[in-house]
Amino acid sequence: MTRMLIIGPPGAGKGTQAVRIAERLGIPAISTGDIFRFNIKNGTELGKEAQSYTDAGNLVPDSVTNRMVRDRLAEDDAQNGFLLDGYPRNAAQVEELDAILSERGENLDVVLKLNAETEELVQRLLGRAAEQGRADDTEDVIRHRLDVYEEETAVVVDIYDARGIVREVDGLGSIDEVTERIVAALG
Ligand code: B4P
Repeated sequence: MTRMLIIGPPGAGKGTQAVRIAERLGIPAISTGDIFRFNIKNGTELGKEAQSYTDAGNLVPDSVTNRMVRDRLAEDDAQNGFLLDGYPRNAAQVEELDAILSERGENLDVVLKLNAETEELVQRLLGRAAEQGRADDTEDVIRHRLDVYEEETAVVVDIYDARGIVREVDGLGSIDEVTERIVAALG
């Protein structure tokens, strides 16, 4: 059983790699960004609560995000391991995940940190904007999301680093190359 999360700046390849790695390990990939986008598309209450934040590239309030993750992790398919993508994204969310796992008598096994340089990240996300037109993939919002990562999310890596469970992987190169690097790092 593997309980892990993937972390890195916007565009580092989290969502892309999470799906591939989760499939190999036979565990669900749980992406908070995807859950928000699904709810926004379907006009649910959760979507209405989240949309102004995601469109602006800001973090959705912890009260909303934490409740959503708690509910998702309670589902049957998440009882035998999971790969979280995009959560936790600040220190308060780390505390919530710690609480959820400690109630289950579980620990996080590994935190995978994907690295890439800022200009590569911006180019990837602008590429996705051209293909998919995601509301938060305009250049201004992309740069703001990168700032939010540095200001709020980078500390999450420090917290897990102090616990000795972070494995860093170079996110540059082709999608297949990065997947193979991750598989080797998980070895
Ligand atoms: P996310 O959906 O997590 O958005 P992201 O950081 O841009 O990552 P994503 O997974 O989409 O992109 P990836 O790097 O895989 O979050 C969106 C928003 O939701 C946040 O801004 C926030 O508002 C909200 N949110 C989410 N979680 C939250 C939380 N915990 N708390 C509060 N708010 C939260 O890929 C990017 C692009 O790069 C893709 O087009 C991909 O094809 C390409 N790519 C990937 N790997 C590549 C490679 N090796 N080479 C070339 N291109 C590559």
